[in-house]
Amino acid sequence: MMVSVLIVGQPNVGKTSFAINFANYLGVKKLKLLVRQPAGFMATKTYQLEEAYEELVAVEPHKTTEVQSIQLKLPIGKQDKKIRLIDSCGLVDEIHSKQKIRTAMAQTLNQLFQSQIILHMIDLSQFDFFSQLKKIDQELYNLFHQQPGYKILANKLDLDHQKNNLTKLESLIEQKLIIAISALYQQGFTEVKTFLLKNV
Ligand SMILES: Nc1nc2c(ncn2[C@@H]2O[C@H](COP(=O)(O)OP(=O)(O)O)[C@@H](O)[C@H]2O)c(=O)[nH]1
Ligand SMILES: [Mg+2]
Repeated sequence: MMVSVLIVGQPNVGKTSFAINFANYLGVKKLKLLVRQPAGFMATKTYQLEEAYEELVAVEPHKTTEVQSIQLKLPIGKQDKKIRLIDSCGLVDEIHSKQKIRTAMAQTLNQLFQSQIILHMIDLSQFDFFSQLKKIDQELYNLFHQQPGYKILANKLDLDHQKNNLTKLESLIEQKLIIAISALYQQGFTEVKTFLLKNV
């Protein structure tokens, strides 16, 4: 059976950037994405990496309104293990006003309970040193932190120059659950790969 790896988190934390750049890191040249069409059915679309980046990474939140998945191969010894990396719609605290986004969020929640591995992404640059976790992040953490396949990816490490926010985050949640990464500069990807290899 193919293992499902779900990337989840608030909008704009870097989920899609991670999915594309992690695929690149694993040597994927073309991305075949399974995209849910507005009518509800799934269709495969093939992208070159740069093309995928342009089309799918957003400056404004909620560009990714459909759950999309990428098939990846993790090298295990001489064999490859296939995984399905699922990029999800961002989850927010409030009930969103747009029906399309509410539907996408419901899809994400559904996926959460069907995925063996959950990569919960938090943006270190949005994380306020003095504050607690956002409600939705706290809830995800409470629900899943005792599962072996759960990790927090603390993203945009490149913007946390003094590492202040990372230090604060590590004081709030178990340090061993955190991998600090930069989805943009592929920092921390080796650790993510090691974690996946242990859990597939
Ligand atoms: N500096 C920095 N920016 C990032 C990083 N990852 C993503 N971004 C930027 O954050 C914005 C949102 O990224 P996107 O992948 O669309 O986020 P998503 O909504 O969670 O899928 C884009 O402008 C990205 O270029 C990172 O590691 N470092
Ligand atoms: Mg996205």
